[in-house]
Amino acid sequence: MRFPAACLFDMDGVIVDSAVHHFEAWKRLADALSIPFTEKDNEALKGVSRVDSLEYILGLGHLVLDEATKVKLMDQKNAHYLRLIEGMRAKDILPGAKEFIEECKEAGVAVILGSSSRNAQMVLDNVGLAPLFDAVVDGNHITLSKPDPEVFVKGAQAMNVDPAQCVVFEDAASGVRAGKAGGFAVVGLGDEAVLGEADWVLPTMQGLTLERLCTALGWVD
Ligand code: B16
Ligand code: MG
Repeated sequence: MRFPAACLFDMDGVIVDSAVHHFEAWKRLADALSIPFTEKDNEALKGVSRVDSLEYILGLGHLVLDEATKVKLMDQKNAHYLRLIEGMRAKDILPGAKEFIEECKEAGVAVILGSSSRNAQMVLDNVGLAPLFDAVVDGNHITLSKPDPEVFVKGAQAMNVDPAQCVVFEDAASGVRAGKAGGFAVVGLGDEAVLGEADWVLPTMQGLTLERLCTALGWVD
């Protein structure tokens, strides 16, 4: 069995389900602008940066705004989102995530966060997982949104590990593409129809072990 050198975890949709909170905050903004915005539209925003998410929503309404207005709207959305995630605690960690991360730590597999969110550190602190992470790369450290691999490549660099020896965990199609583009093995968490480009797709991390992971990836030598 060949264990990975590192596991790189996306945050929203992998560690916690904050997509519902992003949706609620974007929905209020879209309603105020009279732009139709549904939960289905929200799927396209998973893993997408704040500014690109706003552009997508404005595009749905064929609305063109100046830069200052866009910054104001993003600040409003983020203030609302921060209020929604303020109360996040350990109970909000997605099934199996903490147990699998703890197994990685015990086995000497580096644990890295690779999130597009600028609020990632706060979420990790709130749910009590921050001490388990060896490196955190988030929206404050990157210039290119997923599907660009920058966030995961920087994560691997932070721990001086080879992407080919690492596994990325993602819930979004853009994130799966980012991991593959960076040369990582990728596990998709969610719907096979959306995440089919991943090397292995699971509904959640519940019951996941390093042994199951390595077997599924064929890392058995
Ligand atoms: P923020 P991830 C992403 O996080 C979310 O999936 C995406 O919906 C959000 O727009 C993006 O973070 C930016 O978040 O506004 O908090 O900076 O999935 O890459 O962990
Ligand atoms: Mg995600």
